[in-house]
Formats: sequence, C-alpha cells, structure tokens
Amino acid sequence: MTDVARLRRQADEAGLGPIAAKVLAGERLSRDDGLALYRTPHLHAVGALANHVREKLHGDRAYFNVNQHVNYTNYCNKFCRFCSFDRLPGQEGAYLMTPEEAAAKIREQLDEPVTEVHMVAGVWPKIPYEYYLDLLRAVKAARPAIHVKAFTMVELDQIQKVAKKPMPEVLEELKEAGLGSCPGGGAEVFAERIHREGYHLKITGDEWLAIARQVHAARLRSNCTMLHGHVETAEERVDHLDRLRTLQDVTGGFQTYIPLSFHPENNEWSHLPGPTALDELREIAVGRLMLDNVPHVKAYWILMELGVAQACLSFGADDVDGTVVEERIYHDAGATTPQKTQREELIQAIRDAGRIPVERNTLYDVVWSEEGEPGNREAALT
Ligand code: V47
Repeated sequence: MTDVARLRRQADEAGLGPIAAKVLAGERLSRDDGLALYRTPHLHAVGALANHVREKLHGDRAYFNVNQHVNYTNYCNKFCRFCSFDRLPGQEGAYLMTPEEAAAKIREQLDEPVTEVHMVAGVWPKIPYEYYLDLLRAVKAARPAIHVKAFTMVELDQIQKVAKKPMPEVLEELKEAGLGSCPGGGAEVFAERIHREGYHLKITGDEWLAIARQVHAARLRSNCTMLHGHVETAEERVDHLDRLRTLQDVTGGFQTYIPLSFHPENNEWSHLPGPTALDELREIAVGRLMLDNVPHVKAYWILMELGVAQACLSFGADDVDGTVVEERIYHDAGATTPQKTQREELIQAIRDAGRIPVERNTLYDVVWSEEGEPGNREAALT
C-alpha cells in the first residue's frame, strides 16, 4: 500500500475521510473541519494528515536557530490573568533594564554564535518613546549582525501611543533604529468572551490583527501565536485560527505559527491544569492543517519539554525555535526546561526525532544544514 493510500485508510477509519480528501487535494479546510479535528479521539489520524502537509512543504528538514531572549522589563499594567511575569514598579522582583543593561546581555553572549535576539516585555506607559529607539540602537551597537525580533502587537500599540505619531511612521523609525521583525505573542485567543474574562485591559483580537496588518504593510515579517490550554473552547480556537488565516490571505506577512501552551504556576489561573502533551500535539497538528497559508509551524520546546517538541516534528511542526538564553516569561510561570540549550543538543534532538537539522536565521535563510546546503554562517555571524 502506498503512503497516501495508508493515510486515506487511517483517516477513513477515524471518520476523517472527507477532510483527508481535501488535505490530499490541497484544498482549504473549513471551520467545521477544524472542529472535527479538535473533537475526534483519533489523534494519530490528525497527526498523520498534518505530517503529510509538513513533509510536502519541508521534507525531512527541521529548523532551529541560535537565539537569546531579552525581556527588558516586567513592569506591566495589563494584569492578564494567565501571566506570572508582570510586576508593578517597586514590587519585589520588578525591573526595567536600561538600554545599556540590555546591550550588556547581548555582549555576554558574543562568544556564542547567536543570530537573533527575541525581545519582548511588559507594557508600561511611563516608558518614553526614545527608550525603545535607544534599546534597539544599543542592542545593534553591541552586536551589529544580530537580527532584532522585538515587540509584540501589544507593545507596539503602547509604543505608538507614547510616540503620538501614526503607526507607519513609528514602524519606520523602529526599523531605522534596528528592528528586524516582530514576534507573535500577545494574541492569546481572539474571542471576545475570553478577552473580557482574562485580559480585558489588553488590546482586543481585532486590534491585534489591525496592528499586524500595519506591521506587514511596513514590510516587516512577524509570527503569530495562540495561547491554548486554559478556558478556551474548540470553537474559539477554530475562530482564532480562521482569523489569522484570513489576514494572512491579505498580507502574507506571517512566517510562523506558534501554539503557546498555557503554564499555570504563579498566576490567577493557577487552578487550571494547563494542556497535556497530547493537547500540545493536537494543537500543532490542527494549526498545520488549518493555516494552509503560513509557511512554518513551531513547536516551542521551552514551553513543552524537548521530548514533546521532538514528537511534534512528526505531527506538523517543522521548527523548534532556538537555544533561548535567559527566558523569563515561562520560567516565572513554572516551566522547568533548561534556560539554555546548546546548539549541539538541539541538533542531536532533531536527529533523534528522525529529521534533518537545519540552522536558520530569523527570516529562514539557511545558516547551516546537515544536508550540506551552502549556508551563510559567516555572513550571519559577522
Ligand atoms: O503573549 C504569558 C504568553 C507570550 C504565559 O514569535 C504565557 O517566535 C504560557 O511572544 N503560560 C509572549 N504562555 C511570548 C512570545 C513568543 C514566544 C516564543 C516564540 C515567539 C516567536 C513569541 O507568552 C504572551 C503570552 O501569550 N504567556 N504567560 C503563561 N503563564
């Protein structure tokens, strides 16, 4: 039996025959299809379909990068119920790095082959506009070749407010100061019900999408996320994915979709259990199948343990993120994954998962590949 015939049979037996037919024909799945993928008990059949798409797009390649995180402040006035990271100034553990302190974090890693800094933080209205520009300039001065992936749509909303200028102008100035692309956080789940219940002081889903549209119009790439495993329903997850897909049809600016697994320690949703490893596999698979116009799906290993991320590489994911030096947001929320995984360990983990490791930069140019593709490691590092 061919692989495709086996896939069809497995899907038929799971009652997913019509969905498999669409996937094999490259047709878009509907919202009802998305719901069926969330509700079926046949997780392996869902994973096999997602794996088919993943292999069609990326073969056996699995991407990673060498990156570091700088969470420049934990001051925040949004009081999201899922968050364990936020503090008010003066509270124990509260901090706001100066641009120079952030740059020092970059200089600490100059001996490591870091190509990206991922910079996200809380939202604090008293931080002046110049701070954000100085932060970017200081980081770039410390390591000129580094790609700065910074500021979620929530931070950009605040930066624009304090800049008192139109968003396109602000984005141009941030780019000039060194901004290379934007991360995908802050989207949470777009549903108005959960926004009201869990993070009503934050921008709404529609506002998040409107800012992402402006970011893409400014020729900046970004990622997209969904925070799953708390109070959301399957319908709300499908709605979220569909709204991302609709924007992507217009802009094409999302590079990667990352389902973020809710971590329940030290926050107001601590009574919730958080997602299981099986939930994480399903979320990766449904994301891969629904977001037919987003090139990459990332299993962010820091959030889900490296072993689960390895399994995700056969459930639709083609990326595991990076070496992630000094992550704060999830570790404050109970993540027990190591703070720093060496490049060699990530390579071995990908090999052990039966995939070909490919080191990428933020924009998915190949830096190094075990396949021996002519990467551009020297240019990426200088
Ligand atoms: O927006 C906060 C999430 C996000 C918790 O673009 C939590 O490559 C789980 O933007 N449990 C920020 N999640 C992180 C982010 C990100 C992460 C990895 C890769 C990329 C990328 C972007 O972290 C927040 C929120 O959704 N978060 N608290 C928590 N307790």
